[in-house]
Amino acid sequence: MTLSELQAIYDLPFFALLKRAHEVHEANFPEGKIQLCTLLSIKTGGCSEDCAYCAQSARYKTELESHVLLEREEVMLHARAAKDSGSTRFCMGAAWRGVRGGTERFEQVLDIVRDVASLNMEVCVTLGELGPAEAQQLREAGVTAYNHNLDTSPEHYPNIVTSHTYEDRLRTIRNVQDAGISVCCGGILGISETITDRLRLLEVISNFNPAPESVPINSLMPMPGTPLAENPQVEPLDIIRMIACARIAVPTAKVRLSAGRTRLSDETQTLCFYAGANSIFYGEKLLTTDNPEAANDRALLTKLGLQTLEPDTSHAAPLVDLTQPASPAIAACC
Ligand code: SAM
Ligand code: DTB
Ligand code: SF4
Repeated sequence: MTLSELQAIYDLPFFALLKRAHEVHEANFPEGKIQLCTLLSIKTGGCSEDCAYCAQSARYKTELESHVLLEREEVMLHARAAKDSGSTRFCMGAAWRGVRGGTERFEQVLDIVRDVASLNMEVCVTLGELGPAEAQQLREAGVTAYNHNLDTSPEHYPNIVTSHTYEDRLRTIRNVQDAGISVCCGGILGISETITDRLRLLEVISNFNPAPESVPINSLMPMPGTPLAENPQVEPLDIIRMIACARIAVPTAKVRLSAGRTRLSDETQTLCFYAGANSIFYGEKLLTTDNPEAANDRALLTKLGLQTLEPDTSHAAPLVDLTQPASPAIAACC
């Protein structure tokens, strides 16, 4: 989609936007189920990067306690508990700039991935920058999806991160796609961006080939000590609009209503589900920040008559549109 197409969609009257997004949602996800995913931070804090929203950056004096890479047994305890609670996807995050093959820590991550993959859940990891060989090794170990957000527009990105570039992010995404791993790529609202930045992000993501398997939409959880600690809360109606635009822009992707749900009412979340969100992170913690209580989420889904998704054990590789060039092509969007 182009920016002007997205702008026209964004500018629709609220109910017209909601109606259109819901129609797209019903056409692509006729069962209307919600996927529950559980996150675990397997290596916390002390990150070399300077992402202005992130408490895990070593550049800022935050209240976060750092932790070395967890042992595989400990990760498995969390993964089994996640499966027992109804999550069908286990997502592991590490606060690193990236990983390199042949290092002890990468070998440890591969062992962890093999263990979790044996539980027959979707296995997602987010480890920062990857080369083609690392992506291939992760795929062989059992990773089904890789989360690597572009977060905002290429124009606003350098105001938020200076230690790596948008092109670096695109290169990793390309490597993940080439290895046949599904891409989970989205953004974060509330980082001093404009509406155009939000739509530019969707423009870039909507032109991926293969399309991303999922698009997480995070709202800033302001972290004391980070440069964005005092940023105002995103307007709930703006979050719903963004979810609706993401649903229309990337119709086949799961749209994940991600960080920031503790600050959203049940009614706002309900409208997000109507607008096309079909996944949430489930459990009292995201990576380092708070998430709604699992019991509250279950109660809300029950009240709405929304069913949760069963495990998908096919782990199909992403579908490429062979009539279009593969993308992202590095620097094509910037
Ligand atoms: N280090 C990895 C990377 O940079 O890709 C993964 C971890 S990072 C926590 C994954 C995503 O979480 C970020 O891209 C951002 O969208 C989101 N995130 C991080 N801190 C956040 C915060 N304080 N509030 C909301 N979302 C946040
Ligand atoms: C994503 O876009 N959101 C999740 C997942 N991908 C890894 C992470 C949200 C993290 C929020 C901040 C924290 O808990 O540290
Ligand atoms: Fe590091 Fe990722 Fe946080 Fe950036 S978002 S500081 S890369 S953990």
